[in-house]
Amino acid sequence: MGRTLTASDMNVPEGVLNRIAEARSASVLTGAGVSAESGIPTFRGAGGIWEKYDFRKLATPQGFKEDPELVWEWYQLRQREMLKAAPNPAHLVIADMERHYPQFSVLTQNIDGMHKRAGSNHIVELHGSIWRLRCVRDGLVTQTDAPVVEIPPLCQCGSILRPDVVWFGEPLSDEVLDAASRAAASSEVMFVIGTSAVVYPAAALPIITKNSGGLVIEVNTEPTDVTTYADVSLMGPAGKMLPALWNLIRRTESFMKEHPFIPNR
Ligand code: BJW
Repeated sequence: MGRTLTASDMNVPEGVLNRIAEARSASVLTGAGVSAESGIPTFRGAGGIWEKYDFRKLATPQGFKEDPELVWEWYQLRQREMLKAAPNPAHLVIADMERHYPQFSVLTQNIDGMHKRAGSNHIVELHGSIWRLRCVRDGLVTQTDAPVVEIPPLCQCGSILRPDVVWFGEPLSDEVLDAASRAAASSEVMFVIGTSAVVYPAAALPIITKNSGGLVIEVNTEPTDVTTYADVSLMGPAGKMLPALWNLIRRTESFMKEHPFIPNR
């Protein structure tokens, strides 16, 4: 195990730490990178899903129409992998943050359900969930906690079910996008964790926070477009950087004043 990172290692100005600790409203935008240390692969970059699989065949409505069995085989495989994985320290810190901020939302692009398993409650699933199935005929949604057995799975009405996720070229639901945009606009701080920030409209959310006067704090193993306007960019794995940052925040005077009885600090 490496040594604990300090404020100067992380290069986070004291003033920024205090603003993060004093904020009343915060949100976290997560992408595939937050689940990478749980063993769930990311989409882009070396070893990413799109290196191995063709997104046109697997993550578009056209691909599903042409070959629903192929698409379901891929989702079944991913359901099995996700079920085997466990939340990592980054998911757990995000769940802990919710206990500190009176107004707090997790805006996740991930469909893996890991934030819920880690204990987060206020979650907006921007791109849907692999644990929901939707009838292609009447739109009826059913929840599941186990990988599909039949391929393709069928609705009681006899029509095919599809994963209740957002594929390329499909709109995010109005309700989801409204909730996410409102959270972004009212956040005094947004943490942007493990996303390449190339997929819109999700990638616009931290820009909304920034334009509304909020702080944007990025955690990623590589620079992204967010790096160009973030107030702080921490380059490293989320499972290490986020707990270290959260520890620093918890040690600020502002945080201690609000939570005087928290043990084990
Ligand atoms: C770590 C780490 C560690 C690693 N710690 N960090 C041109 C063509 C086609 C479409 C478009 C186009 N131009 C614009 C569009 C629109 C399109 C889009 O944005 N495309 C861009 C790619 C160009 N957007 C859409 O189509 C969206 N819909 C839409 O716009 O609708 C408009 C509309 C209105 C009205 C009518 C009709 C339409 C929908 C986008 C849906 C995206 N879907 C997917 C699949 C979801 C289901 C599934 O998972 O199966 O969502 S694609 C994939 O990308 C997935 C992700 O949620 C999303 C974002 O990826 P993410 O999470 O950022 O992952 P990566 O892999 O990209 O990045 C991981 C990051 O982690 C990296 O930065 C690493 O460095 C980092 N990392 N390890 C910290 N340990």
